[in-house]
This record gives sequence, C-alpha cells and structure tokens, in this order.
Amino acid sequence: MVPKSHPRYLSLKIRDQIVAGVKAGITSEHGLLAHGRGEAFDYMIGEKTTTQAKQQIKKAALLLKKAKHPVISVNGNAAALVPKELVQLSKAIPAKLEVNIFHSSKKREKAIAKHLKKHGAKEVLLPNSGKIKFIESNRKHCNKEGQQKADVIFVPLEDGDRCEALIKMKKKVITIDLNKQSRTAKKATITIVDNIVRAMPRLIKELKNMS
Ligand code: PTJ
Repeated sequence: MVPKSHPRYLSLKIRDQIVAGVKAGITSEHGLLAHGRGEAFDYMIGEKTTTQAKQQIKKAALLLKKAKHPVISVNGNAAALVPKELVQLSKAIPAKLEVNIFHSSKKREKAIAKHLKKHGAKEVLLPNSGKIKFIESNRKHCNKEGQQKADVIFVPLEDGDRCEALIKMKKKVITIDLNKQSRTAKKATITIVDNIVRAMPRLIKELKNMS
C-alpha cells in the first residue's frame, strides 16, 4: 500500500484503482495504456482543474439539466475510477447509465454493470439491438432505450470514433478528456479538459446547486 505521506500519493492511488479494475475484469488491459496517456497530459496542466475546465463543467451541467433524454456512457476506465460519482451524476440529472465499451467483451459489460449497481445504481443499460450509425467498432452496439434515443450523451474518456458518429446523428456530446487534441475533445459539443476524478465531483456539485 502507498503511504499517504508519499508526494505522489494521489496519482499512485488512482493507478491502483485502474490496476484493480483490470484484475476485477472491469477495465481492459488497454485501459492501463490510456490511463498512462492521461497521466502525462494531467502532469502538463499541473494536475489541477483549470479555469477553462471549470467554465466547461458549468456549461455541461446546464446542458445535462436541459436535456430531454440524457444518457451517461460508461467504459472500463470510467467505471474503475469514478463508479460512485457516475451513479451520483445519474441521480442528480437524472439520466440513464449505459455501458458502452470499445474492446468487445460481454463478460466485461456485465462486470461493469454489476460494479455500478454495487455503488448504488438501480438500473444499468447494456447494448442490445440499438445501433450507432457511421461506426464499425464494438461501440456501434448500443441500447435502444439509451443512446439510440438520447439527445445528450455524456461520454468520458473516449477514443473518438463514437463521438464523431453521435454528432453526425445530431446528438449533443459532453466529454471529459485530458488530451485536448484528441478527436473526441475536438468534436464534442462540450469538452472538459480535466482528470475525470477531479471533474466528476465538480459536475455533480454544479447539478445539485442548480436544483
Ligand atoms: O473499456 P473500453 O474497452 O471502452 O476502453 C476504454 C479505453 C479508455 C481504453 C479506450 O476508450 C481507449 O483506448 O481510449 P484512448 O483512445 O486511449 O483515449 C482515452 C482518452 O482518455 C485519452 O485521450 C486520454 O488522454 C484520456 N484519459 C485517460 N485517463 C484520463 C483521461 N481523461 C480524463 N481523465 C483521466 N483519468
């Protein structure tokens, strides 16, 4: 265990969460690489939420609150890092939670749903016969009552293909991505350039303040 006195305690604790996610069958092994990339970008912004990110979080809260059919899309990294916050966000909006992963695995989809339920989610949608047009990857499979119907989709830590497709489908996309140059960050309706572990509690607070 990492001692709290370690100067990199928080960063190492978050790493432990991702590693535990892989061991529990929630996060894909590729998620470790994605996390490392995120860490590097976080280091560059001083591991702090910037003023611009704070403004984007306010805008995101407003868009989510106004949405008719908002959906929160959850992948293996988000589930490992902020399961409790994802559930809190779904209740604060309110919005449906839907598992949608890039690296195909029915077993992992179920493990993510179970993990979210353990953290208080009542319902977690899984991909069924719904389809996201314009993509070929596993992410094209979605839930008919979830992302297919959604007008606003919250898609943190994404790899780009689906964000572009959702925008083409005239949906609004909110993302959290530490890499402001990523395709998702460039294409999303609202991009929050921040670490998901810092941005989520702020977003929840904004929503709670609104109501
Ligand atoms: O669970 P799956 O199968 O859906 O896979 C999820 C990952 C994240 C592995 C998959 O979507 C992927 O490969 O993503 P990419 O292309 O590596 O993109 C992930 C983006 O998230 C990168 O731009 C990273 O900089 C960013 N990122 C990583 N960790 C964080 C982050 N952004 C915010 N907070 C983080 N903690």
